[in-house]
Amino acid sequence: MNILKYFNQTLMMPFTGGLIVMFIFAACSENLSTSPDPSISNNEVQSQASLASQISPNNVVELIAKHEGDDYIFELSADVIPSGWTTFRLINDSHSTHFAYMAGVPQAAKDSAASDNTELLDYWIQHVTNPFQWFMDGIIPGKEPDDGDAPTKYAETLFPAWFGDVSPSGGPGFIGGMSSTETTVYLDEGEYIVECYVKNGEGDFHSYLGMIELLTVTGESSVAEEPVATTELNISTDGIEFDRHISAGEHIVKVNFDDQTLYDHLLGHDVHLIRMDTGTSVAEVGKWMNWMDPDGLVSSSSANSLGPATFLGGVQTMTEGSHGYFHVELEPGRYAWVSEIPNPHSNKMLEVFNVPGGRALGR
Ligand SMILES: [Cu+2]
Repeated sequence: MNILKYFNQTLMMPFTGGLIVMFIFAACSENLSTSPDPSISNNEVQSQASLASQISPNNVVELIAKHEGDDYIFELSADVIPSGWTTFRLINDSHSTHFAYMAGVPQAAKDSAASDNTELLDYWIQHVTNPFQWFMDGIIPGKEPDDGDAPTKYAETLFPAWFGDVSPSGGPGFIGGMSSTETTVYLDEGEYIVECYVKNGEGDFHSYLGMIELLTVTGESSVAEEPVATTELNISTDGIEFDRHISAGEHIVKVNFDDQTLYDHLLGHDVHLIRMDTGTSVAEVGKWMNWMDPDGLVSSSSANSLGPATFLGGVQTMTEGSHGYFHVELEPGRYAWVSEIPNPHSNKMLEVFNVPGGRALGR
């Protein structure tokens, strides 16, 4: 089921002054990851004919997350890539937690941007990022919205009708400060928004502060092969199912999205791995996973609030029936799989497990 359409059709939220807001969110897609390979080139415009030869055989895109003053940014090693299995290596060059969610842009959005004579990324920011920030500003006690004209602009709908057709396409999960992670997904030809909507200490989404880019996937096919998993994890509305006897060592985790739905925070489920360091509280983690909570999804080095846990990556929301791959090296210790949904522990989506000492077979 297209959960965006479901959301579009079913969820209407009353707002102040009789404002009726249609709130939609995208939630799924195809993700997979492969082995490390640094060579996807640069941001230069490349002709479609020569693209494949300039990108590494494993079709790896590096995303560097960093802060520059008050701005949060992504630097992409390539912004035009061939279609197929694509590994995103998210390098967090900051002390805050970040992720990189891929949202497939529907044709209607491209058409509207063109008729507005507006660049697609700018059009998205105007019609999705800014309304979300305005909505968030209204939730945070005492916060003055940046955009005071928003209630007039959003008088009929908060988001455009095409938002229900956005295709959630996975991407790297939450990764803690000064660390990196890899996730592989299958991307079809199209335009994709790459964004992080973790919040800073003032409740501003990182995407609103600049951590949002456009990725073009061409019709040319990559030669990258689908990764070979060492273990599998299934996520559905019944919870997260996985091998509790996973061994230490390098792993490629195949994450299967058996179904998908919209939760109270208007998003679907995804999967992230956290290290249960001493003092990590399951209750605090659970509360943090809801972006609608004023303190949820806040990670800010300046506010001395980096979040309740050390995140190691994962697979962002994907559509029912799709799958992605998450690469991780597990050291012996205590971990948890968690989904970015409200109250994940009560939905069997905050599952603690232990990795015993020793190495994975064959390693
Ligand atoms: Cu971020």
